[in-house]
Amino acid sequence: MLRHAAIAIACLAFLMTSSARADLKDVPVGFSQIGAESAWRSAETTSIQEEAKSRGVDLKFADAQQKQENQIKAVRSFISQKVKAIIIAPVVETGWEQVLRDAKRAKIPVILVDRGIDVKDDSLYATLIASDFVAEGRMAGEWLTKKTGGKANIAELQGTPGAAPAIDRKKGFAEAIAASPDMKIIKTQTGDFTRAGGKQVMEAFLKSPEGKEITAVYAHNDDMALGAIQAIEEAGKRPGQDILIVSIDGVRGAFEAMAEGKLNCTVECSPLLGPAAFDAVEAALAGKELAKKTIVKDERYEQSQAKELLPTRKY
Ligand code: GYE
Repeated sequence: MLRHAAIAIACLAFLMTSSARADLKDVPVGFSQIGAESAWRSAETTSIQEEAKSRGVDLKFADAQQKQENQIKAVRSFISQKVKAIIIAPVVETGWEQVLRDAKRAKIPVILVDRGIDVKDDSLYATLIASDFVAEGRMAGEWLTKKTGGKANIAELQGTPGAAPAIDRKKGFAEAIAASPDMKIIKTQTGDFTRAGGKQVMEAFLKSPEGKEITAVYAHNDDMALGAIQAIEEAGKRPGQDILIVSIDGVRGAFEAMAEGKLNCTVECSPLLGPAAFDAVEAALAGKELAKKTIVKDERYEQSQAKELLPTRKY
């Protein structure tokens, strides 16, 4: 009896989902990616490409080399190719109105992944699937405050200027340390979310007059933290001990650095957005109203967990 009821419910659930979804086989969908600046970004690209492949989507992929103008060109080209939906990972928050209006006029739904935008009219996109970057910054700041007993001279490595995760991770961290007067950001500069950028900026920080006073690094992503680790080692100091390091993303390289004792903490930000992105494409094409924002849940990981978790990491 129970078994029959369970089967009936399962069938009903299947019918409900299948009727609300549109089959994406051979459907042309454009994906405007920012670039390949970090391990996180490459994992996101793979997730979207693999999911497209498994659903038989005719995916048109464009890498913008970190430039908004290239993204705008790509979206225009998707519109003229008459794709059925467009997925965008927007490099910065502003400057999207015009091209999104063009997509709307062509009746092509736009799904934003991983970074948000700043537009007055939110009907210009169907949905945003992303992490809460302010919460991530806060988690990093709370961890460092606790770890240092509320006293640290911090060097901050910021992400790409104008990018949602750079703006919001800065904000969340600042909020978390605001009540501790001895938690001081003594240096802050962008490293553009890259390993080379993180290394270069950290080298300059260490050589500056305040260099010797730095006791902690807060990097807006793991790649910059990994670059900073190299710079700290080359300066003859021990990353993870002489200078504590906290960053965001949770990529495999960060878990390896934690296992080696060189990175102290990472806040996960999942790049595995392919399944959710194409669920959203399907729902939009089926004419369903989507939630404006779907928040991806993140966790914080410390050094002591790294060795055990390393083999389970998917990116
Ligand atoms: O944290 C960083 C990347 O937009 C959330 O971009 C993403 C960020 C990620 O380059 O590594």
